[in-house]
Amino acid sequence: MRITTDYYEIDDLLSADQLLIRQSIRDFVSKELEPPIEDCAQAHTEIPDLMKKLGKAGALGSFIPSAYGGAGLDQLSYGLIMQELEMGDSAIRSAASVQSSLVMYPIFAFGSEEQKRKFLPKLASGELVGSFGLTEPNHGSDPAGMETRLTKDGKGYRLNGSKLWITNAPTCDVAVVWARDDSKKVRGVLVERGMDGFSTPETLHKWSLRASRTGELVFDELYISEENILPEVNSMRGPLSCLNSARYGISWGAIGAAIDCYQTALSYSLERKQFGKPIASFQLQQKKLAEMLTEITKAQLLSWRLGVLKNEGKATPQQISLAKRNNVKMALDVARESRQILGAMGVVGDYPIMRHMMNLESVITYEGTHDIHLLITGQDITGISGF
Ligand code: TGC
Ligand code: FAD
Repeated sequence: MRITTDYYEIDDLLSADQLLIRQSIRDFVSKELEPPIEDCAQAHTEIPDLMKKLGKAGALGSFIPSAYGGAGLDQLSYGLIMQELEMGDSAIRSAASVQSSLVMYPIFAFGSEEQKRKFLPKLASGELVGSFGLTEPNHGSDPAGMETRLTKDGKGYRLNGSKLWITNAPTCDVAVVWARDDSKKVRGVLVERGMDGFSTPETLHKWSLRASRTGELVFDELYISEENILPEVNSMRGPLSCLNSARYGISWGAIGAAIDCYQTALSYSLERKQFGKPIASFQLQQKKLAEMLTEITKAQLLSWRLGVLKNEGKATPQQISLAKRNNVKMALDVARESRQILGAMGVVGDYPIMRHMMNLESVITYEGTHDIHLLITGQDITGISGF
């Protein structure tokens, strides 16, 4: 029996520090987050104080310099953190992805010194919860068509419009919102809870990511002063570069979900007997398990190499798209096969598989759908846009 998922000894490619970080997040997830996760998902509610717990464990903004409250770690460490969090649940990884890559990263990359000092340390500790508003009711895959407007008003601006499907919208203290200004440039706006004309209705009845709260960001003549505008960004490159960071993390996170499903299915298949034999002894079940481990191993190598390229500042958005697309589909396929191995037991919450499977239906849609990432690769290969 081989329960390990390090089939190609990829751990040998990681530093002692990276292995230590992975172990500490693994311990944290298994002690503090796995026990409540199933009940939270069933009840469609998040783990209480999740962001503060993630902050305390060092899982937020790991690549942000320590001067701003981050840990100043490298990209492989960030990926490993995402893998361990998503082994617990995609909702946990989502919370950390949004906070780190979609809120802290743009403030760090495009914010003023005052904005960095005001928001980053509290986001790193989880004292503040952040959200990222790009998607709109009429613009999902084509965010460049955004209708949210930032119009000049005296010394400041008025923000009007809405964002939909926003992770942590109902609980966020600060939202990084993307809008077009009077000259049609894309601007990043820091919207804070309590501002007049800002509301965040929740989107209920999700069958996926049930331990994550999703909602709208609605702006009605919301007054924005200059100090809440990110000064260093004025095009779609801004929001899309945040997505690069989050999509890279998701490529690792998906491996975590797949490993949890695979290990559950392997253990179950060794224990469960039918026709007088463990179901693991049947060739059809061995085929499923062997193919799962093959695909997990390929995904691990992809993310590891991407992490190295990212550390060297060489990873392209197109390489990131390929890994996000491949690894999320891989994880969804592993979850579906694992669920079959458990038979009827696969559909109940005693095992994590169905929860991962349902979560991954969101993961394959957000941060660019499976098809959009294929078109990004297609465009890169042919030089022709298929959008
Ligand atoms: P296009 O004309 O190709 O490009 C516009 C400008 O942006 C540049 N660019 C990028 N820059 C950095 N990183 C990237 N990935 C970039 N992709 C493009 C490009 O070079 C160009 O720059 P410039 O200076 O020449 O103007 O843009 P397009 O409008 O045709 O759209 C391209 C497309 C379709 C690939 C893009 O819009 C896209 O990726 N669509 C998918 C939308 C998406 O992923 N939304 C995610 C929302 S956030 C979310 O889902 C969070 S889930 C959180 C969780 O819970 O984990
Ligand atoms: P659409 O763009 O309407 O696409 C519908 C279908 O058409 C898809 O299959 C798509 O692949 C296909 N399609 C679209 N265009 C083309 C084309 N040119 N060629 C071929 N096929 C095409 N967004 C945020 O901004 N912030 C968040 O925090 C956030 N969190 C989310 C959390 C959850 C749980 C979910 C489900 C979504 C979240 N999103 C968030 C939104 C997410 O990014 C969008 O759902 C995603 O980008 C797709 O947009 P859409 O749902 O409008 O689908």
